[in-house]
Amino acid sequence: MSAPRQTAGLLVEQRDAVAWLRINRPAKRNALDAGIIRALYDALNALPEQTRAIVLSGEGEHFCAGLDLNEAVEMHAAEGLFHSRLWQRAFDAIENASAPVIAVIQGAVVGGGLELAAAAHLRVAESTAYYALPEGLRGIFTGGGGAVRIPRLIGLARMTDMLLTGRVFSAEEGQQMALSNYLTKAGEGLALAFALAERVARNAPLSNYAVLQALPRIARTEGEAGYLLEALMAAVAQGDAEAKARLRDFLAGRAEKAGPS
Ligand code: 1HE
Repeated sequence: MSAPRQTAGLLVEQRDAVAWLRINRPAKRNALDAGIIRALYDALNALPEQTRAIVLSGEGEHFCAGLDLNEAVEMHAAEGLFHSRLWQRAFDAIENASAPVIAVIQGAVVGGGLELAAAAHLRVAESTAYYALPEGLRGIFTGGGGAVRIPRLIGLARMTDMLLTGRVFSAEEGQQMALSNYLTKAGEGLALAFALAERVARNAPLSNYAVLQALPRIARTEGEAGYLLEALMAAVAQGDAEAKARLRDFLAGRAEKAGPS
């Protein structure tokens, strides 16, 4: 356990194998300024070796109201380009983190807030969550990789609708369309996320590596190459000493079973 450290509106705390990143700007609905984006990137690149899972959350009633609109008011085109690339690097650091990232989302999950949630590997939504892409209303566009990630989650047609009409989806609708993996009552998201983090942290690190690094690439591979990539990843994972020990444990009746508990 470590005491929380705060940099530019981001709290970072280590709880044994689980790192907890908290956006801490509730008075501004956790709107993301460049300082928070840089702090996120830095935190993800400085996680202690023992980290096996990461919980990402936002303090207060709202997960995140997206881009701090104060920053967009004065930016010219070239600044906008570099600003978007900065966001993309930070959110790529989430997608490519050394351990699975579990986001807890409540209240507003809008604009860049939805882009941020979409970069996580699992999303736990509380019943208060709602989803919107108000970029059209504001005269701007996504800039944190959302145009790539959100269609993969909900399909291009739904994202087009959200951007064009400002449509707001409820927590239940989000759950049905796979914006969230889990839906909980208000106030129960963090407890579930930490329970999932502990579960995920018990997997063999190489299996989690395969899920995070190989699976998304295999799933996007056209043609036959995906099968070969899968076989290569499978061979590397099963050849590891950790896999051998776990397989022997199961065969000796010492391992957890796969059925409902
Ligand atoms: C903000 C922001 C923000 C709140 N930038 N300051 N995002 C948006 O277009 C969403 C804008 N926000 C909202 O629509 C609402 O704030 C909420 C629906 C999220 C919440 O409403 P509410 O009534 O709880 O809060 P509020 O009174 O609107 O806001 C509280 C304060 O937070 C207020 O400041 P105050 O000084 O008057 O107290 C707001 O101005 C401030 N605030 N949201 C700056 N986003 C890389 S590209 C990404 C593109 C995008 O993200 S576009 C979507 C931007």
